[in-house]
Amino acid sequence: MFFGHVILLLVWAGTHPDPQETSFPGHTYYAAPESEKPAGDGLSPSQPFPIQDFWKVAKPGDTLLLLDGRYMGSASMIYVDSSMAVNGTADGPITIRALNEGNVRIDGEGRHLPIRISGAGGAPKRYFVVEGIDACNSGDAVVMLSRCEDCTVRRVCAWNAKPETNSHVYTLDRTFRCLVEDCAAWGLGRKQFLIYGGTSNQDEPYGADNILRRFWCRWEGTRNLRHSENISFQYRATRSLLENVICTYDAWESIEYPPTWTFSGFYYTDGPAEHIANTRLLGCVGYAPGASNVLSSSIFLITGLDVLDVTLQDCLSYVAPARTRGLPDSSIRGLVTYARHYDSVHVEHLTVVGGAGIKLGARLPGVDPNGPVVRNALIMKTVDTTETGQPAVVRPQYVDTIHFFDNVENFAFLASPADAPAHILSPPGFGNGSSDLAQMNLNCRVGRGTDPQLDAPGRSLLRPHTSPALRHAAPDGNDVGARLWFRYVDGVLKDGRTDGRIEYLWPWPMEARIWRATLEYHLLDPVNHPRPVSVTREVLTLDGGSLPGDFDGDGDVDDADLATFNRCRTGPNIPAEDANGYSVDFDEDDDIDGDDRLVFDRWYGYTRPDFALYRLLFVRAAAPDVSISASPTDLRGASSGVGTFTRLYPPQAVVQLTAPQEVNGRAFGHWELNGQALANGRRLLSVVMNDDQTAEAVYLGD
Ligand SMILES: [Ca+2]
Ligand SMILES: [Ca+2]
Ligand SMILES: [Ca+2]
Ligand SMILES: [Ca+2]
Repeated sequence: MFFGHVILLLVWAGTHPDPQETSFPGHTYYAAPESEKPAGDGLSPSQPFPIQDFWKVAKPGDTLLLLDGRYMGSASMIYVDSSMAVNGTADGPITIRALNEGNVRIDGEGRHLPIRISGAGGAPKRYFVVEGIDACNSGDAVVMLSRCEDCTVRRVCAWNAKPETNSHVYTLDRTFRCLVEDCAAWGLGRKQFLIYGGTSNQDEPYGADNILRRFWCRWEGTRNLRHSENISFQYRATRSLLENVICTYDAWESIEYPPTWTFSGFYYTDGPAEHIANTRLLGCVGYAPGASNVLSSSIFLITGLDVLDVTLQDCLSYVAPARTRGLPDSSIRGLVTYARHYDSVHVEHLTVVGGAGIKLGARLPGVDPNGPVVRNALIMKTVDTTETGQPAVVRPQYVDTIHFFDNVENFAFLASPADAPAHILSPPGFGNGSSDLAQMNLNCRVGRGTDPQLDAPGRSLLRPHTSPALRHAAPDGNDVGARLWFRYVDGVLKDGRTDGRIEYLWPWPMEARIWRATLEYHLLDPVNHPRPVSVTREVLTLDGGSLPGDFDGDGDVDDADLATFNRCRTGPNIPAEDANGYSVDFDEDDDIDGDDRLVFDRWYGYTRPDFALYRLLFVRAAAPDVSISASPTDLRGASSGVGTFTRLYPPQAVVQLTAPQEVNGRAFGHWELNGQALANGRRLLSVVMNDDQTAEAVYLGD
């Protein structure tokens, strides 16, 4: 048995994608974990060798397929360094791939570095491809490309860098034209992803033209006492391209080190040496959850006075309200910029929800011409400013077109009308339509209000312009807010308008792999490891948003939603009588027709990965030593548990939970099911597993 979880084996068998049917120009080799004592020639699945033997024979065009299992020990790491002559070529890369995606794990056991390809100055490693592997628990970084050119890491899940050192889950160090695509990262480490070009010797090569694409990550803490980031791009790493990169954090692990440092989602700074950095963030999302123990500075942070040529386009910052533990909401800003060369900083189609809004540092006098930095922004639901003393937008004069909605304060007192954004699109009462300074200050500063068109069922923060209030609202007929429904590929939004091609970003491409790996990670330590993640559901439902097609917002896409769809479809184009009509236009071409139905059908019945196979029961008790009996046994053969534990049951199973009458002199109070207190006070709770469920036993005095 592979990971010791029967259910996961059952689930994984038959659900992994077939290995790609590619004709390899070179040889194909096979490797197996050290624990199986592989001693073959590697030329067939029945004669595998250890991974390290591959480097002695590998030639351009060769492929190493890793058989299922957990790879541990130094001979089982993917380790290539400059002492090895091996390199791929443009026509014949060297590929290391899981035979069955998701069934290969390289575990550094806190001592080894699972995936490392590193060249030397003047002798970079070239044309390696690593695909379909999980890697974890490093004594350093988990995935490191150092002095590499034209290397690719694809469909790799990685977690837990060494928390005591300045180590990151993914590190790209002085790399050129490398691609990290459809990957994920979580757990400990100072950063989840770093692109780094070196700082010290100006004659050394730096890094350029690297791409990070469709990447989800969750930072969970570090014991390295410095500021931390999810995604960091800095120090002469030039022309970096980030497309559809999503980050969040769950920093319970940092409880040992309360807020002595700051944390950012996306952090961009250049080094002291050069002014040639050039970075684009396209379709990126940072979201801060409802509870944390970390002092957060901002979701997007662009700093270092010499940063040049930065573009943020179609990016979303979301900060959950009521962070119940840790620090106030107002400590997180959606965007902070400090730049000397503001004329080369471009922020377009930004959505900021919650937190403390955006702060644009002052221009240095005489450096750049005046001109907008931020265009077509949507800023909503930002919080009370009493702690920061700053409103939703600091320096609104750097903003061209903006829609404010439901902020405590939109912007500070204006000295002159020229300090206001050029266009405010919010409805009356939000400060638009006035050039009178007194009126502007009266209306624009005060932000509270509602705009029901922005809060209708069926909406999503990822598709703000499907709200009638925002669709083509800007003076140039453009939309306001981030467009996150389609993929970006090589700098092009694949919404059909640029090159006629439509590529949807959702469901998230690594959804099932991330779900299974984060589920197993959670089950290892249900107290300290966050719950498994359905990236699609988690991100699409931010701020009460709905899954596509869930027009009534009840959490599913079913026949009731289909009826809504059909009602809209039979009207002339987008029916005026249906407030949700715009969200029915799934391909966003301004009509509702059969093409939209095809997209709706893709979402019909969507839930989360493996929902048909099992449901999760999360059990918690207020005290760590409360022993709770659970019956029957779950799919992994587990039943009762102590404190916090998680069980997997078949759909619709009926589970009986019994809490003890008294613990440490405290009497049982009641059960809470999914956050709702049950009034009957019975110690026996019967739970129907029609969905994932959370049950908590509450004792008097809690
Ligand atoms: Ca529904
Ligand atoms: Ca329904
Ligand atoms: Ca159409
Ligand atoms: Ca359409």
